[in-house]
Amino acid sequence: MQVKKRLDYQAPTFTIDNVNLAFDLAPDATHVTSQLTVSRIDPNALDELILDGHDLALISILLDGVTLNESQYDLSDNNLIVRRLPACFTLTIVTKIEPQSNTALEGLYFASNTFCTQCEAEGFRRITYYLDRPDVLSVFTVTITADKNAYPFLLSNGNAIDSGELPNDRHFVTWHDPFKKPAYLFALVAGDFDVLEDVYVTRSQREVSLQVFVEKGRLAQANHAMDSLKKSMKWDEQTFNLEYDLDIYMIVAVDFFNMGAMENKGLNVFNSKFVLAQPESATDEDFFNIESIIAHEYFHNWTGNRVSCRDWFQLSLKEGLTVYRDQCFSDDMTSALSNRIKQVNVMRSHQFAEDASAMSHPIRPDEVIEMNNFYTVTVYDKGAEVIRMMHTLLGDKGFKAGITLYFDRHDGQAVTCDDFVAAMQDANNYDLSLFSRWYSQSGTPVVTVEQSYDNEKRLLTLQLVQNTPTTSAQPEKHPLVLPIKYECLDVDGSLILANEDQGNGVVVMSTESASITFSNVDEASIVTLFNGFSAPVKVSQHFTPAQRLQIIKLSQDDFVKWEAMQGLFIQAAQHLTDHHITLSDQSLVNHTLHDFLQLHTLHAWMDENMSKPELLAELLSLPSTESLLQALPQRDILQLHQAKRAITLYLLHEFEILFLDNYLALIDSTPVYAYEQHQVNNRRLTGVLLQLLAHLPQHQHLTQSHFTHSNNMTDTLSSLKSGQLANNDNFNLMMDKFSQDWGHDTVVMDKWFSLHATVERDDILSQLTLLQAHPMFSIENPNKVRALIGSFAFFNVCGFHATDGSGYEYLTNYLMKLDSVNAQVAARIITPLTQWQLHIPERQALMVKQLRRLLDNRGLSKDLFEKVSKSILQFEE
Ligand code: B3K
Ligand code: ZN
Repeated sequence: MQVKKRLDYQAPTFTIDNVNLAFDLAPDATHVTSQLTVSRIDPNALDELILDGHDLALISILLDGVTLNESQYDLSDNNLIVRRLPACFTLTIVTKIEPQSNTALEGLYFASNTFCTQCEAEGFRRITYYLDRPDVLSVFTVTITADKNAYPFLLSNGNAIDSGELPNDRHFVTWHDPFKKPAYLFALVAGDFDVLEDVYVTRSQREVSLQVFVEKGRLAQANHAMDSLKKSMKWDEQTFNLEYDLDIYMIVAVDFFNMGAMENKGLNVFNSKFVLAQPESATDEDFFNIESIIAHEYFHNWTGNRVSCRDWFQLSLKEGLTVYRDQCFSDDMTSALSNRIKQVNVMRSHQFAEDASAMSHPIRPDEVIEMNNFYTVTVYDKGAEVIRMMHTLLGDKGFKAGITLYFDRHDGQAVTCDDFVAAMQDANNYDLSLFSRWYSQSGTPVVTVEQSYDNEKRLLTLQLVQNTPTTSAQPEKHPLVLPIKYECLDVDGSLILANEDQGNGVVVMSTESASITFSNVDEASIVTLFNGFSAPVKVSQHFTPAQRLQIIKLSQDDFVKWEAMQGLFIQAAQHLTDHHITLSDQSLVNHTLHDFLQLHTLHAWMDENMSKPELLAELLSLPSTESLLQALPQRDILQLHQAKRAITLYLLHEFEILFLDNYLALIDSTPVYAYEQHQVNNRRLTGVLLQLLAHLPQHQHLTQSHFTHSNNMTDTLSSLKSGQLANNDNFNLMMDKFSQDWGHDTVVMDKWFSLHATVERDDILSQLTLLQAHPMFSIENPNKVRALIGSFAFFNVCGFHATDGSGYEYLTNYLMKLDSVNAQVAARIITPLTQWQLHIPERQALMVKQLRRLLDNRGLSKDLFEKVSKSILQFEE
């Protein structure tokens, strides 16, 4: 299969100034007439135009109004080539497509009685022949014609400039988008909806009409999305001076969608899961996600749409930056502490795992077979960490000056990551040339820290060494620039500055080794480094449990307290697995951990801090099994999973009464639901305590009463997650009740599928098969597949990693079916199987055996081929 390389980039030789599209919509046969005004950029370049096209039936092609016959063009599976062209010309191409059979959900598809498009990255070529690349920017005018009764709303980008009735109950609307854009930002939606309307007045007093389109009957669930949009618009004006540019902003919620949402110019398309919300049906987490994804897509209007990517290797230019922007927005709207912890958990559980796998790539990849495989945690989340580091290095003012210069220079262009770094650098007169290695080097650096003390000079020295493990694509790795936020706590808790600190609380490391020193300090002072995860690295620094407890009590930074607690949990898991102490003798676990961790010494502190639910909820959440596996490699995942349970029981052994009292106090004062931070924090702690307590048989009844008294989806879900632990008749009754209450709501039922898929039970595989026959399940709906099969593969540790390999085999069988329906979704769900590197040899063999079965499969998609072949190759190395 064809590999595309970043360094092979060549500028286009033709440009398309105007595109006129006419769609005659019908589910089984849609005709697309595309009129392109083309000019040759370089008169000396070849006079042949190579257009991209995929799965299209070509009906006709006209050059300046004259029909071309078959000898005048070449047609292949992926291209239409026209030769001997003048310098400027008009090309009119008519194609026919079949939206209803398009289950890949790329290009134009028809599902749930709605026509919808998804063009990023390379979907536009499934609609018509085109220069489907992000550096060809054109003005689009689009006319949509369809049946009036079935599709009363006909939407596309920009402003509606004409509309009217046609014979045979058909109608049309013409849209014009004055902003030049690449084809991946084109969108079309046709269907019947309820519309929530509002107006936003911009800073410069322009009125923007806002519209949220949802499935009929769901208008009441659109308010939160609308509020989120208005908050985002205001925030971007206030924070980055960025104002919206068109007169209308539309958001459409659809049930069939490959990912979260898409930032098409003026017409965002959203997975309905990230629009629809009301307290009864959506959790606090859903409310949070909706607000942040609405913001993310809105922010793309500047970082992505006004300034776009030159080629797809530059994807992080828009995604890393926009994720960083939505993270800052969420910090201002919600809790900065839990947001940061969530982000760090994603990095540690998923991005580090990707970096350790054969899919390891720099945030600006060098080689791609299927672009859709590179919408990854690396490009998005590590990309955002790289932007965050620039913010740390340049300071808030400097960073914003850089953003302003970036737009001054590049508005209306398609540019590269280097252009972004150059703007940051030039605006600040700060040399970022070494820093930009973060764009080209893959892998997770490991920083080892050794501490020493000079008694006479009272000098504390930390010696740091960084090392990035090599990868097959990059046998040589170089040192990276690491901004280090730190805290040095004297014995009494006072803060001490490092000698290397220039006054901004940061020390910058840019060589393989470096030292950080503190003068005039006590030997017992404790230094924590990379606070707030100030660089995306793994840190190896030894602390005793007593030091960690000291940090929890004395640190002035809640994130640092959380890190210390996570460190204690990891140490506990290490201790238990090293000494082969298991759940089967819980009293031995309790004794051992009591002596080793001494968590009981935190009792008074914890009691006091129960009034800080936000911090306590984080502190009492154990690391995910995946991040334990990252921290403690070469161990069996099932053993670590069991160790987590043992540690939970030990926590209860020390704090049962405290947890119970506080749980009861919290539920005693439950207010009327509002999505409001104070309440969110309390509900979060309540849920965490409930899930801890449910580990003890004597408290399992709490689950049932929590469920019965719940008046919101957050509490309902907390009850069901706790109920999963017992997995008894009670749990089944609650699940039945849930499906009776919510059987009509496809978005809510995804939670039900996912809960079923993550129960630890011996017959989980036959359960999964049974659930696939459920009337609401469909292999063609990505949300359903993710909820059931995805949840199983990602989150059912015991089921998926069953020692006999049956979980791996089950997933593989499913992927074989799914690949021909929707390869993009299949390539996402395969992730846990391609991360065999994390596991013990026996498990690796079982996983690779299944990967081989997939590769032997004839007609494997590009998407799966790229991941599976790389993964097997690495195994054989
Ligand atoms: N830009 C889209 C993602 C497109 C994914 C294509 N496979 C959503 C986003 O990041 O905002
Ligand atoms: Zn994005």
